[in-house]
Amino acid sequence: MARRALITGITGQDGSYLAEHLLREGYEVWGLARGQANPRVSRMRKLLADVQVVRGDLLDQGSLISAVERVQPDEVYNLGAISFVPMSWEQAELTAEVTGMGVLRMLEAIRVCSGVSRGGTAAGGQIRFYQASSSEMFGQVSETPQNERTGFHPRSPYGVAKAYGHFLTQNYRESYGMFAVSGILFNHESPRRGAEFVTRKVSLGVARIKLGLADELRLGNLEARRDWGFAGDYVRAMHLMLQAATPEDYVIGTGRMKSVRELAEAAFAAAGLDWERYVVTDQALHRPAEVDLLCADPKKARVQLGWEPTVSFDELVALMVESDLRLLSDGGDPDQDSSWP
Ligand code: NAP
Ligand code: G4F
Repeated sequence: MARRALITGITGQDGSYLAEHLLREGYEVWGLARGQANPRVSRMRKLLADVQVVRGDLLDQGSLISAVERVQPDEVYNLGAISFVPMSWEQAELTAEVTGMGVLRMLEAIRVCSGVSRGGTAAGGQIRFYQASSSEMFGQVSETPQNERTGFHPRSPYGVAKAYGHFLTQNYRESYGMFAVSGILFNHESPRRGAEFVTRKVSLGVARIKLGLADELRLGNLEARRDWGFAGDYVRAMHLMLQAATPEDYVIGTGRMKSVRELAEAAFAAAGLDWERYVVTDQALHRPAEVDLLCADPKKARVQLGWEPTVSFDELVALMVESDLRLLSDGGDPDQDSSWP
């Protein structure tokens, strides 16, 4: 019988790549989707016709229990979150509820449905759980590069909520013997990235300028540095973590960092343009507290999981710019479900 996976965050970037990967691996894939008329669900159904949908919301404990009871998954991937860092200052409580408390609700749904009791021995249950932790937890970094032992100093309500989910996942592993792990993933991008994140904002901006649809691109902090990889590579790591012999947390990234300035330079160059003629910096796009740099040490994942990234920074930028040039030339509307800059 095919193994069954339940993915929260199925309408997001990672949900789509992970579902494709698991379908290729022969899984029966279920996606948890919220809302009675969520337009991103119909878009997802077009892209991923073989994914079955179960309704549920990370804010609603009962719906998660029902979803786990109905799907009877072997593996649960918790990717659902408020994931845009600036939004977490504006809606800090909602971020805590979805990105933080949502992890507790999902773990409790698994614990209850697996019959793992609070008082008994740490028997664990059969369902394996993946939590989408984030390099944002490192925040103001204490060392570079960051590995699984680096301390956390989150700089946003989002980073704080992720740290709660991360520690709770460890706690359920230690308290109940559950196979519950966190992937501490560094920034990963693709043509399916939300238009509010800087890589996609830049690739769309370049495409608009190249096609004569815009004449400038407004950005915030050009000096921030990130370790950017390709989302398709990172979902393979999520799956590998749940196939390991023992439940452990892993850092996933490329080990190389670039600045937002270098990102803009590379993206405009990919379209034959000079970034300095078009990029305008805007103080309003700076954050109340910035994460200046993030750079992964992914050695543990390489040695223990055999995981390696396959797409370089320059290849990633080029593929995103090419994709957005095609999308806009064909009259596509990347903003239809995004209101962020
Ligand atoms: P994304 O594209 O923003 O997707 C977020 C998903 O969360 C969407 O499917 C959204 O569904 C869902 N969601 C929001 N609120 C929900 C709720 N109340 N109940 C259930 N689902 C809800 O994010 P992503 O880039 O794919 O990232 C996936 C996960 O990895 C996130 O947890 C993110 O924080 C984490 N992460 C991402 C990166 C990265 O660089 N991409 C790095 C580290 C960690 P709707 O369609 O219903 O809004
Ligand atoms: O693309 P970003 O919005 O991603 P950020 O904040 O690093 O968060 C992403 O990666 C995390 C993993 O480290 C995930 F956990 C999280 O869910 C999300 O996927 O911003 C990247 C950098 C920041 O330093 C920001 O200040 O780009 C800088 N930036 C400069 N101008 C901008 C802009 N960011 C955005 N979104 N828009 C700008 O105009």
